[in-house]
Parts: sequence; structure tokens; C-alpha cells
Amino acid sequence: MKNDRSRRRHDPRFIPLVWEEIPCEEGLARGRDFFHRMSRRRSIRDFSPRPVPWEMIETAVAAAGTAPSGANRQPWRFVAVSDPDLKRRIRIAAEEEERKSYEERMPAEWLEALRPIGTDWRKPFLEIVPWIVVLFEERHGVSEEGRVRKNYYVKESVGIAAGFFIAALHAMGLATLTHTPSPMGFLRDLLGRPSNETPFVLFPVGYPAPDCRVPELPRKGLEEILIRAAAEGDDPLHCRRKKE
Ligand code: IYR
Repeated sequence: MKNDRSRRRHDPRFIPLVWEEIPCEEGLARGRDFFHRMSRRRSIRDFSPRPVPWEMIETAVAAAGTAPSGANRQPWRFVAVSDPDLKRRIRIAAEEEERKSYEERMPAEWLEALRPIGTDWRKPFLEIVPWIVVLFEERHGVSEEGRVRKNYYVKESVGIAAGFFIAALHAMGLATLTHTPSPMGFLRDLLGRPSNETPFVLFPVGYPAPDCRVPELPRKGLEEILIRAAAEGDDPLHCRRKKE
């Protein structure tokens, strides 16, 4: 007798998967290309005022919105700011918090950890960039009758959407920074978001300034981040080489 789960998958509301079959070698080539492109992504803090078309912001948010989420609640909201006055107010509020953080709140160990990155409380890029995109997490939904509707794995879901957003911007030749002026509560007020939404991360989005410099930071190698838990003596499957 079929159990409930398999009956679910035969429910008429289930639809056939749209799936593009990619041969192994081709898939590996695409994966390597993706890796090489992603490995050239850098977070930057020196932005150009060069404008960025709205369609590029829309496209990156559309890509982010394809992320998986707990119970498919899609608990993300992106607020894209181009208004110079609003950007200025965000800069002023962010620098106020950041100054307190750097001068009073952050312990010595944290400041030491940030030394190679060269940050301080000043955030001029918030006024220079064409776009500030603030990603909010929707901590819970609200039904039409005003009842709370639970969301699940909100941080994980929004974190994955943030990753998709960053990858999409990079694919379009745009640069960003995961900026978290802490605490970020002021963003909810400045952007007029409801109380069930909390700022998760702020992305300045634009092109690098011509003289942009970035810290020389190493990335961990595969040998450090990948552990293969295979049975002893197991020879892993490899893609077949293309015939010459
Ligand atoms: N929010 C501060 C501090 C900061 C914290 C971490 I962790 C960083 O990786 C970088 C900065 C700031 O934006 O300067």
C-alpha cells in the first residue's frame, strides 16, 4: 500500500519537473567556468557614482527570489533605494551606529580581526553608490485578519537568497558589499517597513571606483574546506574525458 508521501507526489497539483539534462563533461566544464567567475568576485568599499539601470536591480532580485526557503515562505523583502536624500540619511544613521560600535561596543579581539580588512566607522560609499538595496527578513507573515503566520528557517532562507543576489550582481558585472551597520533597526524606520520585518543585510550596489583597492585576502583551499567521507578504497566516479 502506498504511503501518504508517495500519494502526495501523485497529487494532481504536483507538476512534472522541468529539467535540462547536461552531460557530465559539459556540466563539469560549466561548473569550472562558474567557479572561475565566482573566484573573481570581491567585496568592495570604493564605489563609482556611475548609474546602474533599474532593470539590473530587478534582475538580481528576481534571481534572489528563486532561492529555496523553509516551507516555501520566501521570507525576504528587498528595498532598493536610489533617492539621494534617503541615501544620505542612511549614511548618517549608519555612521552614527558604526562610530559607537568601533569606539565603544566592539571588543579588541573583533577590531583586531577586522584590521586586515581596513574598515572603520566611515561609510561614504552609502552616498556615492547609485543603489542601496536593503534585504529584510520577514520574521513572520500576517494574514488578512491580522493573525500571525509562522515562517521557518528564516535566517537560513534569507541567507541563501542573499547569496543568489550577490552571485547575480557579479554575473552582471556589478559589485557589492555585505554591509551590516550594527544595530540595523534604523533601516526599518527610515524605509517605513512593518514591525514583522527586520533588516538582515545592506547591499551597496554599483561599479567599482577607478582607483578601487581591496585587501589581499586569501581564500581557503579545497583541502581545507572539503572532506570526502567515502568508504575505504572507494574510487570516486570521474567524468569521462571528451574524445579527441
Ligand atoms: N559593521 C562594521 C564592522 C564589520 C564587521 C565585520 I564581521 C566585517 O567583516 C566587516 C566590518 C562595518 O561595516 O564596518
